[in-house]
Amino acid sequence: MLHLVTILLHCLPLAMGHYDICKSWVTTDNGPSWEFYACQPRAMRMKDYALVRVDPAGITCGDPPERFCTHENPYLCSDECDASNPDLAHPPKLMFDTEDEGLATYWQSVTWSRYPEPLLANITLSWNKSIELTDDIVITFEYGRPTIMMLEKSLDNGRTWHPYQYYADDCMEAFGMPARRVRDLSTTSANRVLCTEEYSRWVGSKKEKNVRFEVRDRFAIFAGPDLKNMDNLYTRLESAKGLKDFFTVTDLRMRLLRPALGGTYVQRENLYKYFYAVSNIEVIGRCKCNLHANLCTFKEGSLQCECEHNTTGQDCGKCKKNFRSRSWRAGSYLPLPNGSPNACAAAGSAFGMPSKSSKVTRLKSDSDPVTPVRTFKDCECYGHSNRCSYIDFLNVVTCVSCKHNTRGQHCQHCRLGFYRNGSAELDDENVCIECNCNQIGSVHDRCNETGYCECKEGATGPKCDDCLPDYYWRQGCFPNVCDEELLICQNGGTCHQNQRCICPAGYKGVLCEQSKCDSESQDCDSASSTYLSLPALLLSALGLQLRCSLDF
Ligand SMILES: *[C@@H]1O[C@H](CO)[C@@H](O)[C@H](O)[C@H]1NC(C)=O
Ligand SMILES: *[C@@H]1O[C@H](CO)[C@@H](O)[C@H](O)[C@H]1NC(C)=O
Ligand SMILES: *[C@@H]1O[C@H](CO)[C@@H](O)[C@H](O)[C@H]1NC(C)=O
Ligand SMILES: *[C@@H]1O[C@H](CO)[C@@H](O)[C@H](O)[C@H]1NC(C)=O
Ligand SMILES: *[C@@H]1O[C@H](CO)[C@@H](O)[C@H](O)[C@H]1NC(C)=O
Ligand SMILES: [Ca+2]
Repeated sequence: MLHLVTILLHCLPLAMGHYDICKSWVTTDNGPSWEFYACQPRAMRMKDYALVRVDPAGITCGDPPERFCTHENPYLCSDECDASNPDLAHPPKLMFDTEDEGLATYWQSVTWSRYPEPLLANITLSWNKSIELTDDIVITFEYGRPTIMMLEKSLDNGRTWHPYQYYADDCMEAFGMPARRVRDLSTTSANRVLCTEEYSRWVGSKKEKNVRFEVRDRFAIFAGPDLKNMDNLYTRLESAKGLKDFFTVTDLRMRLLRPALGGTYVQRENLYKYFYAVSNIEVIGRCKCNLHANLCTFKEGSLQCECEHNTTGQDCGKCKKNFRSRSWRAGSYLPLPNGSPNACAAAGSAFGMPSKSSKVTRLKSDSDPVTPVRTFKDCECYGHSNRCSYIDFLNVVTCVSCKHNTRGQHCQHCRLGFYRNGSAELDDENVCIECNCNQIGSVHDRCNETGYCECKEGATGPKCDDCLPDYYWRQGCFPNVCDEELLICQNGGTCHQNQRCICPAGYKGVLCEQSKCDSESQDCDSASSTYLSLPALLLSALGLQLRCSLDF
């Protein structure tokens, strides 16, 4: 049986593919030596290694013993849950056992006898280890799926929790979210948290028992419907920010918020048919070992990567002592198909980081003159690239495709529009910070080394999103039209947001300096008599108290 399971898992497309060996003994011109590759453990049934907790206390049925009914047969309440009788008990461990064909064993909650107080239960799985999901999470409910539930995840052993997916028969009513399907997500939204109605509607308790968290459908966005193009997925996992983390968890929590209702409203006269019953929680994934291990073992109650590449730690997340001549890096799926091991190197060792001159010499001596640019994997790019090119006519080796908004021969500079994070090392992912210059207030989107943008006239502030004192903001900074000091509105006019004078009846002009009734026109109310006197404006702008010559 166990063998069968193992074989089945090996046949899953997601367990397939490369990255299954960390090193091999190869013979080169310089004699035999190890060659290293990015590697990862194979996918496993993670439910076998989880610690489970069901909350709140007293939510499991049977203490005291209780009768319950089913939606199919609501008035024949012959079933009983009794925690003290092994044949009638429904403890949490029955969500993780191996079931004989046809005979479901399940954890069961108390019934909703305290309606209308909500019937709430949390089922928390903890691994004390980061796990990368490789297949759908499938939760199997007997006697109907919850009408409202939520899946949460933690990435830090339960210290903080984040929503992973919402489930409801009416997403808008339950969570104020529109219903969406994972199948409709696109490459840019593949890690969106959504609410689905697919697994919560009543279809009969026997017909469809599963609630899914669709990992495959999300992978399929990149790898195609049958997950045939895994290379594309691996490429995306390396390049799309946050995508890898989206599929990584240390803990999962199912928050059961309202049980199955049998397709109708809650019938208060028979509350014994409302409860939760979970027969299985399937979580398929692999240990996260940062591509530095192909084995993960269960030791002293926890999963642990068997680290290679002279790394160490539960996730191979750091370099072994005396192997810290360059900073730790995760292995990379790229370049395809073998990836980069990004191994830790001993101090003084040239492994994995050949000195530039030797690389250049070797490349020059055996390079084909027709192809001046050759790429190779191991080069010094502060962890922002795995690839370098040798540029023949300049006789330099330079990093290509620098990530994390870096650029330069060693990815040591920030791209235009970014500046250096003073508190980050050169190999930090956060080393370059976006300038974020205000598009309207700035001359361009570049900034200086301390993040200051170059401002247009009148604008100020590090990002040019403020105005100098004599300017006002309106899609950019404009000189004040009026103010309280020099550009005072005349004839009792009031200055509105430094943009214009609001003139009393009978006056007009930028500073209300003109009477509408000029002596030559009898028509004081004429709307057509808008006329600006330039000298008047200039005088007023000089702050001179101006009396209109046409004033009575
Ligand atoms: C379930 O867990 C959430 C936090 O994820 C907590 O707020 C809530 O009170 C828990 N519910 C129960 C019934 O323990
Ligand atoms: C979690 O795993 C770490 C590393 O293997 C171990 O030291 C620690 O004791 C474990 N904690 C628990 C609660 O099992
Ligand atoms: C790790 O260190 C050993 C020496 O202790 C060395 O032989 C081996 O090649 C190193 N492995 C890697 C991947 O650097
Ligand atoms: C600068 O780098 C530090 C260290 O990695 C990081 O914690 C911080 O968030 C970075 N600052 C910005 C603005 O990104
Ligand atoms: C960046 O510009 C600001 C404002 O002009 C200035 O105060 C700062 O000294 C400049 N920083 C550098 C490193 O030039
Ligand atoms: Ca079971």
